[in-house]
Amino acid sequence: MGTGPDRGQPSDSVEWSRVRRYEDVDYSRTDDGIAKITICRPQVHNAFRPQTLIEISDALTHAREDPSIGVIILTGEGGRAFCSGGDQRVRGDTGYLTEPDRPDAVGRFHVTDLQVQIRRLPKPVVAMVAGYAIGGGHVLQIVCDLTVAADNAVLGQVGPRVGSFDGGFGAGLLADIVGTRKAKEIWFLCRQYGAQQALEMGLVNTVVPLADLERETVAWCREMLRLSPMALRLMKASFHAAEDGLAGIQQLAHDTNLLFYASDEAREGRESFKAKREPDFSRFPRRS
Ligand code: S0N
Repeated sequence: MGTGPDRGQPSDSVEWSRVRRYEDVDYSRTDDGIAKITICRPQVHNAFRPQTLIEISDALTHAREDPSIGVIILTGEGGRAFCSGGDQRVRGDTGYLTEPDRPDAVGRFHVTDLQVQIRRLPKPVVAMVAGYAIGGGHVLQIVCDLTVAADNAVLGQVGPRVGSFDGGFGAGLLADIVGTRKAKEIWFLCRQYGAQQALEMGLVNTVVPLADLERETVAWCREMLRLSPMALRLMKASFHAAEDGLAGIQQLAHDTNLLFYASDEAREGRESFKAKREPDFSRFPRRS
């Protein structure tokens, strides 16, 4: 069993300007194109309720559509937790509830859509993990592309202990990362793993002192900002083409369409249609 994260705050060495303050979430950015989406519910170790997930989704959509944003960080407020998963206080018998006080309220798993959104988002998403990443919070760090963890990080699944489970990315992607044996151990024993153990399993990319977490995460993001955005996009889609089945292949295929649209060959198809003439593809090579 890992030990609980120490108290502390990640250092605030980077200049952020706020894009939007939601009820549960802060959305900020740097001048050079890094978005930071922070779950701000430290009183419950940043557990998410439906509202939290709706707000993260909105901020992710904004960051996706903003061409000046190249990389997105997902994190939790304070140094004690990234996210402790679904808020057990609004968990009903039909899922998580937006209006828990209404007797006829029907719930669902908003996090399902958010996990897919992160996987499909054509920009790298980096989890910046201090303290607990537990349950659905741990699955969130799994679906991010990279994870920079503080030395106080504590990771694990709790489903079978609290009467739930995530057999989607929470099982399959975890098994891809750490191997099926280890993934079964994580789910079947519900242990907590410290940062160093997580690094040895390949669950996180690097471990840094808590005080350096933000600076180091931003340094990783800036390395990616210097690279070709389209190459990064296609690499992300390529990894997921294998992992996500037809949905992953679809993303990669449509991404290549983006490039094809800019070719003379594709333009000929469009322009001939608009001019109401037969297309002439004869000048385009049938490449070997
Ligand atoms: C994180 C833990 C281990 C930290 O323990 P520690 O340090 O002893 O702190 P606590 O005193 O326990 O916590 C401090 C305060 O925070 C509250 N709190 C913590 N976590 C939650 C939470 N998840 N929901 C609501 N409140 C939480 C504590 O109650 C405490 O508040 P006070 O002081 O007021 O009592 C430890 O806290 C812990 O084990 N937490 C619970 C972890 C948990 O149960 N997470 C939920 C697991 N389930 C999911 O994440 C759902 C996943 C999901 O949505 C899903 C999606 C698709 C398919 C399936 C699923 C599925 O259902 O799994």
